[in-house]
Amino acid sequence: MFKKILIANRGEIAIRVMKACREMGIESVAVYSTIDRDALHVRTADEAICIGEASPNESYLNIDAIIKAVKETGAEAVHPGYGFLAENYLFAQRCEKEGIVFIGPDSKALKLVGDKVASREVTEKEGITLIPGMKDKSTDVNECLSEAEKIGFPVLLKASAGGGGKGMRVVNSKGELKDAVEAGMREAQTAFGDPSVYLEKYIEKPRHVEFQILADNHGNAVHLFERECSIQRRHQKIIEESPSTALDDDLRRKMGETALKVVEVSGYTNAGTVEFLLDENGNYYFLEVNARLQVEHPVTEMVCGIDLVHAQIRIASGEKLWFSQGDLSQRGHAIECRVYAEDPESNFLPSAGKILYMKEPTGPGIRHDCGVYSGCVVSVYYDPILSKLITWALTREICCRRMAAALSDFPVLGIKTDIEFLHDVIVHPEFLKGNTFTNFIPVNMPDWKPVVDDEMLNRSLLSAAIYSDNVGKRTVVSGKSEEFPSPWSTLGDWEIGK
Ligand code: MV4
Repeated sequence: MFKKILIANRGEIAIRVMKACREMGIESVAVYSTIDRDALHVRTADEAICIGEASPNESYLNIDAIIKAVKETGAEAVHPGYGFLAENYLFAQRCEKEGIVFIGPDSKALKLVGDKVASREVTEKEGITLIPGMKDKSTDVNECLSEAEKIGFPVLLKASAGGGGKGMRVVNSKGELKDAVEAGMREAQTAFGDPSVYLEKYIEKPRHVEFQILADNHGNAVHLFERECSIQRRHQKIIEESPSTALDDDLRRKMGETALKVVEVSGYTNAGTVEFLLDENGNYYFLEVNARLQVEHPVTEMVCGIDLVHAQIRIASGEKLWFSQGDLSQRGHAIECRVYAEDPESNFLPSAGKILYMKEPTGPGIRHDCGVYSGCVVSVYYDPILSKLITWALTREICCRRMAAALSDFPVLGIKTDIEFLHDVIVHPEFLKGNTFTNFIPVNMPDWKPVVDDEMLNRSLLSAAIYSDNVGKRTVVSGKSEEFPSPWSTLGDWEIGK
């Protein structure tokens, strides 16, 4: 087993990995940019090393600086977390060349699953179902027309250089296609410098269902069932859960087998995720492999009772998988809410600044994977995720209640967060019914506004009024003239946020 691991990341995921290291008796090394000097991941690590300026290209994305830090600290392995260099095969390749263990798949598998065209080809050859669509991208309107007729309307026009849903448009009939393709190509050229597009069968009201897998370097692989990630805002996941309300045992078994087949044909090892779109009739289509530990991995951990970071580290160190598919089952239900420093009242604009006060929810079945603390500064340089709140309970209903209660017991002052918004999604009747589709937010929460709690507002105004009326005035206490006391010194045992 490794003695020392460098974590090439920041925020909650760096801390999550450090906790696993500590539990396993492995020393952890944090890397940080100049603006992250006081960040929580630096304080949590056994050792920390500055790797450059705030801009990600000069620090967390700087391969040379990270390799140098590994050598200087004598770490044997690197955990990349998610984002930054996690899926960069050149980084994995560099580690391989330098004799450093990259905790993830090897660079060859990483390169294959990162190339969408190549991975579609490999998987389709094995009989894995993809969304019916064009084999190749195109810039020819007539070719698009004949392909669309073969696929059948409605079709979805995607920019071939786009990702994360950028540049997609639905085309309902032949008559609309020419204008749509021309507009789509112009948009793709402007946005990505590449006008080529392709067409797919449009899946209406799909769900995003993904399977967690673990594969060792000895040919053994298991899946740890599914996560449902359909609640998204502009292609950004915000709430995930496991099990999915859309699967029965039969579909779950079939999708799990497909996921394992994808892993096998890609030569993929370590932890990974196989993504599917699931339609309303229970047809599922392979989308892609995410070659990393995912943000939403905790819901799988809670339901399966497996620590995925421990597993990643043990697999990377060469261990054989120590359990088989038959040993795994789903117990209870878990939900994760992503806490972002974003202002839901201003179009979810990032909200930077100092966290003046924060109280983390705690209690039975509550887990908080957190990257910040009261008093720390949230900068504008990185992804605005602050933490993840995860609840577990035996049933989905109790799990939702637990999540709603935990979100209500989670004051964060100084910056704006999406906590209230998340709460209102969780208590929405459609969410409680399990009607979680990818269009949930636009359909069910179109013009969300926070509920103003009149009693809380009145109390705050009253306190402020009493205080401001007395500022600078003097009063007589025990015959002596004194400055009017501030509520901070007279209220006694109290807490902000209660
Ligand atoms: C689709 C689709 C419907 N039909 N493809 C969006 C991002 C990309 N990863 C795939 N996406 C979609 N592709 C076809 N043929 C609907 C979506 C989609 C979506 C997918 C997963 C999660 C959230 C989504 C939100 C809107 C659209």
